[in-house]
Amino acid sequence: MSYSAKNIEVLKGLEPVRLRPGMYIGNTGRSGLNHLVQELIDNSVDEHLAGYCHNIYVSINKDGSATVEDDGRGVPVDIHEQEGIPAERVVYTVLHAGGKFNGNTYKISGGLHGVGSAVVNALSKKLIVDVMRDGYTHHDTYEYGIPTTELVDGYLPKTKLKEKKTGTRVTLYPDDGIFETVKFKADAIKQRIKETAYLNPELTITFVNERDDKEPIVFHQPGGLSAFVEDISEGLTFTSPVVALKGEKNGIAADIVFLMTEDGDENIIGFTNNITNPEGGTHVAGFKAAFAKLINNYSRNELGLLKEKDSNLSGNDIRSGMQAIISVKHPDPQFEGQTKTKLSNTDVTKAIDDIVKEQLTVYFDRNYEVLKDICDRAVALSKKKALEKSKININKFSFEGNGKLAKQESNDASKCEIFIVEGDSAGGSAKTARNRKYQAILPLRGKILNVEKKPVAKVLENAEIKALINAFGCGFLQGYGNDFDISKLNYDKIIIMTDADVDGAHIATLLLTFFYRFFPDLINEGHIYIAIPPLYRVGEGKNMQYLYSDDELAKYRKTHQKKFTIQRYKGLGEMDADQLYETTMNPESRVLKQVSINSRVEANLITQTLMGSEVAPRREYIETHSQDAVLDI
Ligand code: 0RA
Repeated sequence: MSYSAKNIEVLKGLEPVRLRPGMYIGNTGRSGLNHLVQELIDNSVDEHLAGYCHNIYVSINKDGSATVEDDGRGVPVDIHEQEGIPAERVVYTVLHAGGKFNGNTYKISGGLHGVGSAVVNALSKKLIVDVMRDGYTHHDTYEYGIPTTELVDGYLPKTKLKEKKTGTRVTLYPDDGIFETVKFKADAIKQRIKETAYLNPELTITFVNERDDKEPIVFHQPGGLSAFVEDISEGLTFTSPVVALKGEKNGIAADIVFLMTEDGDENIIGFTNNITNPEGGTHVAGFKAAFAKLINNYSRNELGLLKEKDSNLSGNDIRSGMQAIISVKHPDPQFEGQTKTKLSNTDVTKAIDDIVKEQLTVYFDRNYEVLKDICDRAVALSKKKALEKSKININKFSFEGNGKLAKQESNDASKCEIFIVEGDSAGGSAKTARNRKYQAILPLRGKILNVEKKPVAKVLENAEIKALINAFGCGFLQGYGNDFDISKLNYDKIIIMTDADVDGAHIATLLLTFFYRFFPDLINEGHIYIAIPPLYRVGEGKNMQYLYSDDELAKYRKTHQKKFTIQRYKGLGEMDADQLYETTMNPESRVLKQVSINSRVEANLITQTLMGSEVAPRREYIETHSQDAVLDI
C-alpha cells in the first residue's frame, strides 16, 4: 500500500477519537487533558509490571508539551507482520493495539485509562517518539495522529546510541482544537504519580515541571501500600497499627491495608490494576461488608459485647475512622457509574470476602488487643449515636421550614431541578428567569452554616439547612439512621448557582461540605451540579456572545482583531432575567459542571483545609483554586 493510502487508513482509524474525544478520555477539559499524560505513564507502568522498567521520568515542558520516558525494553520497532510497518507505528496509530504485544496478565484496561497510545496520538497536534533499543535511537513523529517521519527502507530512521540503554520517550503536544485548555495541571499529575509510586514499591518516578523551574521531585515508596495508608492518615490519631492483608482467589489478587483512627472520616480507597476508582466498586463494598461481618461475629460470639436481643452493629460504626486501601488486580475488569470508574465485577466481592475472612482471622488471633479495641470502639460509638438520635426532635422537620422556596409545577422528579442561589436579590432574578414548570429556586440568606465538625443536632437546627433538607424531600441523617431514601428525592438536578467570585466560591464550598458530610449519595449518584455563569459578554452590535473563563477571553482576543466591547459580570445580579436564563439556567445553552468525588484521597483534605479553623489560608485556597476545589471534592 502506498504511503498516502496508509495515511488515509490511519486518519479513518483515528477519526472516531477526534470526533468524540469524550468517549475515550472522559472530557475535553483539564482532567481529560491530563489523561493524555496519565495514559503514557500507565503504559510505562505496564512495562514495569512486565518486569523491565524501573525508572520513569515525567516532565511538563516550557513549550506546553509533556514528556514521559522510561527505561523499559522500548516499544518494538521491527516490521509488524500483518500491517507491514514498524510495530511502533501500529502501537500509535491503531486503536487498542497496545495490549496485543504484551503478555502482561494485568494489562491496564479500565475506566478512562488504558485507552491506548493511539488515542493520545490522535488528540495531539504533535507527538514525538524515540525508542532506545538494540544500540540505536529509533525516531518517529506524528501530527494529529498522522505519521510525519519518512521511513528508511521501511524502517524508522535511527541514530547510534553512545551509551548502552533501552527505553521509550514520548513527547506530546495536546491539540488545542480539541481541548478547552492545553495547560496541564501539574498537581493532578503529581498526585497520580504519587499514588503510582506507592502502588509499585520498586518503581522510581521523577517529575519535573519546567514551567515553574522547581527541582525535580523523586517519587519512590519502598514502603508500598502500608506507607500509603499512613500517608493518607497524616495528622490523624491512630488507634491501631497498620494491618496488611494479601491474597489471591480465582485469579483475582488483592492487597489490603488499613488502620483505625480516632478522628478521621472513614476513607477507603479502591484501586484496580493500579488505577484509582474514585467511585469505589465491588472491591470496596466487598471489603466493607466482610470487615463489618467479621467484627459483628467477634463482638457477639467471642467477646460477648452484644446480647442476643441486640441488633448488629452498623458497618458505619464499625469502620468509623478507618483509613484503608484496597488494591485488586483483575484480568478483565469492568466499570460502571457516572465516570466509568466504579469496579463492577461481582466475582471480586467473593474473593475479597474470602481473603479478609482467612487472613484477618489469623491476624486477630495473634493481635487480640487490636481486635478488642476495634470492637469496643464500635459498641461505644453505636451507643453514643443512639443517645444523640434520641435527642434530635424529629418533629421540627415538618415541611414548614421551606425558607423562600419557589416550587416548580411538575411533580416528575426526573425532570425537575432546584437552583440554590445566594441571597434574595439573585433569588428574585432567578425566580423571574426560570422555567416554572421544571425549575425550583431556593434562595439562601447569606452563608450557610459550616457543618464541618458540628454536632448533628446543631446542624439540623439551622434554618437554611432545614430548608434544603425539606426541599430535597429524601430525608436526612445518612449514616445515622435509616431515614434517608434517595428514591424520594424531588429533583434530578440540584444546582448550586452562586456568583463567580470569592464569596460565591465560598458559599459553593460550604454547600458541598454539607452534601459531602450529610448526603454523600447525592454526589455519588451524580445529582449535584454547579452552574457556571459567564464572566464576560463580548462582541459588536448584534454579534454578542458570552465567555465563561479568562482562557476563553484570551482566545477571543486572539481571533478578533477588530473592535469589540467587553462587559465583565461581577455577579448574577448584573444580568437581566433573560440573560440569566439564557446563560446560566436554560438546559440548552447553560454550562453546568457535575460534582464528583474525584479523589477520595484529597476530598477529606480539601474539606478540612477549606472548612477548618484557619481562615487565612482557606481564603487563599478558594481564591486560586475555586473551580478545581469545587469540582474535585
Ligand atoms: C510491547 C512489547 C514490548 C514492549 C512494549 C510493548 C513497550 C511499550 C511501551 C510503552 C511505553 N513504554 C513501553 N515500553 C515497552 C516488548 C518487546 C520485546 O522486547 O519483546
